[in-house]
Amino acid sequence: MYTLYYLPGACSRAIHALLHDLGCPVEICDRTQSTGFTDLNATGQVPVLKDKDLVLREGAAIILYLLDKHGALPGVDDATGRAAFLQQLMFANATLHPAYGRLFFIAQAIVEPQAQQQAFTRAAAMIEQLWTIVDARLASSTFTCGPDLSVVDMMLAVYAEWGGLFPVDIRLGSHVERMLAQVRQHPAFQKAVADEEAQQAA
Ligand SMILES: N[C@@H](CCC(=O)N[C@@H](CS)C(=O)NCC(=O)O)C(=O)O
Repeated sequence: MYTLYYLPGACSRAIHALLHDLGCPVEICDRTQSTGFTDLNATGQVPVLKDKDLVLREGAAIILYLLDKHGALPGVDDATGRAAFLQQLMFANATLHPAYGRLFFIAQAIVEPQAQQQAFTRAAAMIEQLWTIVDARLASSTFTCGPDLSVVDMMLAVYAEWGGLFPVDIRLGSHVERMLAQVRQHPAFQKAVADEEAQQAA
């Protein structure tokens, strides 16, 4: 049994869905209800995964650990294939996720309305530019890592929702929209959303 510390709708959701995809039992713990959470992660951020005595932080590291442990790491006998997967994973985790992070920062750090809206608009334009890269890839590939839905697509589906939290208009592209619709229909993703919502409602 794994324990996953999460916030509703946060990047932890993709790991939650991955655990369902891998058929792993998981207990989810809302970070805000967990006393002493900073003892687990000094940054105070989710995701944190507990696997018996092992405490893992950083989303990409957790994903690679789970894929490796459950024999699902793409390109295990093919360094080029693995590098291609890692590139997509890191693009999501280390490029697109922080680009959305600017929106959260602006909302907190800039109080003057006009300056805040200008900053939101600039940040949204940079995010949109990143989605054009994803959209171009998806013009010739069903999913970001090839013909099969992967955790990277689920990460992108989580981030795409964040734009709606701010007064910005971020165009995702038709191929991205098509991919996201498939992720939203994916049973493991749907179960992660439902489990988080059920816990929040309890
Ligand atoms: N580099 C970290 C970033 C994690 C991160 O940004 N987590 C966000 C949720 S998506 C968070 O916990 N935000 C709440 C906070 O910072 O207090 C990772 O990839 O795990």
